[in-house]
Amino acid sequence: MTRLAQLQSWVDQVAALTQCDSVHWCTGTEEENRELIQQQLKTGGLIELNQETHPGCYLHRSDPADVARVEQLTFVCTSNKEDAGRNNNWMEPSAARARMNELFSGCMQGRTLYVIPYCMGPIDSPLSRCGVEITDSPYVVVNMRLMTRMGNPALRRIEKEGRFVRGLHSIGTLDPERRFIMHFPESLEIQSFGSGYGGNALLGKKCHALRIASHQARSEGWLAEHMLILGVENPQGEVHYIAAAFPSACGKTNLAMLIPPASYPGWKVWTIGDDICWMRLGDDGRFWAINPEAGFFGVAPGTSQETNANAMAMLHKDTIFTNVGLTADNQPWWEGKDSNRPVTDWQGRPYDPSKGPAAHPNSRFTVSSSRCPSYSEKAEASEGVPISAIIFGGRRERLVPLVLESKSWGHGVLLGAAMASETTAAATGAVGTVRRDPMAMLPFCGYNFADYWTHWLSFGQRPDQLPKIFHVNWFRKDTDHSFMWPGFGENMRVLDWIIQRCSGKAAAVETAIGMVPDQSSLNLEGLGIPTATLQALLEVNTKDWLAEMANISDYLDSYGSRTPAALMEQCHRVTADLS
Ligand code: GTP
Ligand code: SPV
Ligand code: MN
Repeated sequence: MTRLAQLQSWVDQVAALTQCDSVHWCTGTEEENRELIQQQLKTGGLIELNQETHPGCYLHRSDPADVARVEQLTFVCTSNKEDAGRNNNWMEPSAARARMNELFSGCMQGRTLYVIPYCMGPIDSPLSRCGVEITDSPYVVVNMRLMTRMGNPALRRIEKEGRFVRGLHSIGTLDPERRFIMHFPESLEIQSFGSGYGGNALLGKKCHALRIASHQARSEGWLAEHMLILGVENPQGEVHYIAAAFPSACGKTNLAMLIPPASYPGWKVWTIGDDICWMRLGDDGRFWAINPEAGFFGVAPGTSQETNANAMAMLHKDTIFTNVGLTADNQPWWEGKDSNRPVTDWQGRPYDPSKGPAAHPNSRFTVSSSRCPSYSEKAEASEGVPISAIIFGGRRERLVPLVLESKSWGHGVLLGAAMASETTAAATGAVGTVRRDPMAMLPFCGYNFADYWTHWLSFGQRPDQLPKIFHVNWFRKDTDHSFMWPGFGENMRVLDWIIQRCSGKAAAVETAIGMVPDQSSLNLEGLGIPTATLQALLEVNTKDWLAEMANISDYLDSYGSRTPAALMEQCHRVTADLS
């Protein structure tokens, strides 16, 4: 129940449409959470893990045909098709509503309808935004409780503001043929049907905090980005904040929780967020950023003591695992975790390597940010943190150097717009194909990319205060197909160079595509990387880059007359400098 009439009447309307059995208003309390878990243990929606080694931890097995975001079934329904842009699937709003009404009609018979009021961002921050998700999935409720500030405090803010994003979700019958994720950014609405998985179902995350928020941010003059936020503290106690955009499953969580190697005594990396960043220009001309989320929905495979000890430290307690394998003593297990052996795979079958991995490649953990040893108290600051550098990056086996610095804000926007990356298991479809993924926002930008680039360029007014823009690539491979750069904690060396560049210290060499480190300016102490490998990692091959620039130019041009001329000019300048 709420005293906000428009919220109450929407809930009543949805209850009537879906013919749910009962309505439950989520309060977010411990007790409510315990009850929801108990109930799911009974229905099999959750499976208890070893409570001695993993107190408060549970496993969820999703439907085997519902394990990732579904980009081909995700739509942005603006009244004008051009406003959604060719980066989005589009459906005319009234046709989309009719389609969804049909699907939602009677879909909650025999089920409870949960009303989840949530706040994206610190509850008292002017940068935060609220929403209400209606769902018939108790799994969604317990995940939203970890991922957002959910329950009574959020409801109080919603009642005060009277403005919130309306998210309607039902798992339906999980039939992939009856699955749609619809966005109506003009009326702040989301309707998601037929999937219980992550980004399709936890509507505060990609649907609200990126697709709806990016649309809203454009009209209100801020940015909603697929970026981690971290703070690097040097031995003198100074902290520089960095926001970094990498596509799904390309290293945001890992970078956000980086532990500096032994050659960086006294240095510390603080985690603010691992997936989403909302930022706005402050009166001081700097970008101030918040993490709208309150938890991590992280990729399990590859997470280990060696690669991400901070993540491992938080996953022993109060964590929900989705689609991982199990050991004989009921502990969660995934490829790359440790030397334990799985006995059960993610589908609950006896583990048989010939049938594939024990954990699904997009298996995930959900855990509260407060469990992360490197979580920064600044993540709760209502004003956010000031950003010194923005990093774009992709998964590129070839061509793209380890690190590049842009020559100006406009050139930095080109580095972002020209991003490309190999596809991963985070979305259904082929894995490993290189595709353009501007600013890591291809699946998440709630409006036409051409307008989005114009919006990015519009911030270039006070370049003295703006963050510097960089591009990184941790994923170069040699002819043996092994990674050339050690990555993970060693990425600290690149962060160090970036911060030094921000304070005008480290040396760089100017190339046509951007500034690259002078070999002596990267700290490689204790790394033992061969000089030839380093040279290859920093090389700019003119012939290959001319081909890349031609491809980028065609791509940007494919957005038509809305593509900003200033962006095309940046592209032509780089091509001319290469020639
Ligand atoms: P989403 O949650 O899907 O947005 O993903 P993410 O960007 O947070 O990716 P994450 O940090 O979870 O990393 C995904 C995969 O990339 C994991 O299997 C990691 O082990 C691997 N990875 C992360 N950082 C590095 C790195 O520096 N080098 C290499 N080689 N692999 C990395
Ligand atoms: C991603 O795919 O970028 C994720 C996971 O962070 S999901 O919540 O499924 O979008
Ligand atoms: Mn993500």
